[in-house]
Amino acid sequence: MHYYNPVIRGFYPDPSVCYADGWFYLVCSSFEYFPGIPIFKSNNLIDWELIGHCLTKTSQLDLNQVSSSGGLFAPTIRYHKGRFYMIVTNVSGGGNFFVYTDDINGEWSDPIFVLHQGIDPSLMFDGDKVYFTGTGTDENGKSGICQCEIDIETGKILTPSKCISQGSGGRYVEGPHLYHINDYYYLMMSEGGTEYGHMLTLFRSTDPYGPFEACPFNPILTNRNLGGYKIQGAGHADLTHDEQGNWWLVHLAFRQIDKWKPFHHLGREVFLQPVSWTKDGWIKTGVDGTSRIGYTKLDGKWSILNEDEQKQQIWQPNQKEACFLRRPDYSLYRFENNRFYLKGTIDTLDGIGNPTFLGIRQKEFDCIMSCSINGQTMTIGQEAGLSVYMRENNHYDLLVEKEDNNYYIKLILKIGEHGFIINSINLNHSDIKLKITANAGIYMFYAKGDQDDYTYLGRAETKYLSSEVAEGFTGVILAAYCVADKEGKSGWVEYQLIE
Ligand code: 6LW
Repeated sequence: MHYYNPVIRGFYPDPSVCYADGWFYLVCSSFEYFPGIPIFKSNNLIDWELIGHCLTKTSQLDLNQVSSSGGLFAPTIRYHKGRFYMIVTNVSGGGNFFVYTDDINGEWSDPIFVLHQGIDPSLMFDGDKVYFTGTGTDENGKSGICQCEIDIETGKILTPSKCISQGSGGRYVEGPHLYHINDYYYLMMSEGGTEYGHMLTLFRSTDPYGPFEACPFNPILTNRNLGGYKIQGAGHADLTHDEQGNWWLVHLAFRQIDKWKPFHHLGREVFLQPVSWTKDGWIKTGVDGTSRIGYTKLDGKWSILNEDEQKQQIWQPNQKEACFLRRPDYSLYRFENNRFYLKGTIDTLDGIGNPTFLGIRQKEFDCIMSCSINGQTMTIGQEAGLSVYMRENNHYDLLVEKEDNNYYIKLILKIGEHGFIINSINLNHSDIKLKITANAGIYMFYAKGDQDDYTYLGRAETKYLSSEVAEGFTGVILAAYCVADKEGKSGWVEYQLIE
């Protein structure tokens, strides 16, 4: 048996997993993107299919005017007595809340709020009690993991919240999960921050409120000492086991763009680690507590595969994977086989409004993004194009602008407070083909009208869209977008996917 990480590729951070009736279900953070909280399904923990989202209605989630990397942080999914629960924080308003469903393929409930400070909430069902565990502060204001019991019907807090652990001394104690396994309550959390110093630590107690003893070999997972290794920032995990009694961890980490280039732009992704139990009842994970790109099992023991899988992504936006910014107006989008139609509003990609934006995650360093745009129905002054989008201050746009009856193709790079028009050509033709190619370090931009070959417009480094440069918790989205003219007038623009 062998497999490669990440098992879910592209910006899908803070994974949480549960098991129900032969299937594993996994959820991730979604921040300012709508619909909120993607749900994946798998029967082997390696091959995952996106099956939907928990929060699909504005009544459940209104992200209007939410800042980039605001919105939804770090969900937990749990299954109890035939019902799925997903608890999460809206850091931009509302705080901690959960939703539930009895049908994983159907709609989820309206939010039930838990008036508890902090982020990264988790639930544990234990006998007739439901524990809420999340971040908070102790009576002196020092950060830690706090816990109380709640009423799962109403979200009401039933017991005083108690600070149960402050971790092993690392900064940013977060992402806790409590598990009741045999005689112990295990508390797993992350420390060190979701960057290069990230780590996973483990504690246990015979009482859910502690005192907790620390695992003697904490941190149980970290790549902080693997300088130059392609996977960095390993932490924020959830534990599960399969029907054969094998235990596994899903966790987040990121792929840096090159050995000595500590930048990542694909966001934090989902990794899978084999877990084994020591005779003293602690867990060992990964290979010597590190997260690796590939694993193979030989004679019952996991060892490292050094070679990565070479994968290329062909950009194919579709309704299932589509992510929209904040509070999308679905009446501005129409899908038809390998075509879709977008109508712009005055909101541009440079603000925190609701631009017409149809994106999917960039999942591979190597990718090709191309489409043809029919400019005939565009109004004068309207803009339509493709964007490699990290956030409002960091995105690369290859666009068509209609002026009189001319079509100008522009490459514009928005990098922090700076905007650069790299190139502008007049194609004088309404059927325009746009193409962006990428490798780990560079995006290249091309366009053509009725001529045979593409015209090269320029290139841009991936690192200016990385979390290290652009800031924030998200990753690159490859999007088609459309902006109305200055008066807000916009025609429907046809985008057709091409080879
Ligand atoms: C999340 C925290 C974290 O709330 O990053 O890596 C934060 N861990 O647990 C945002 O994703």
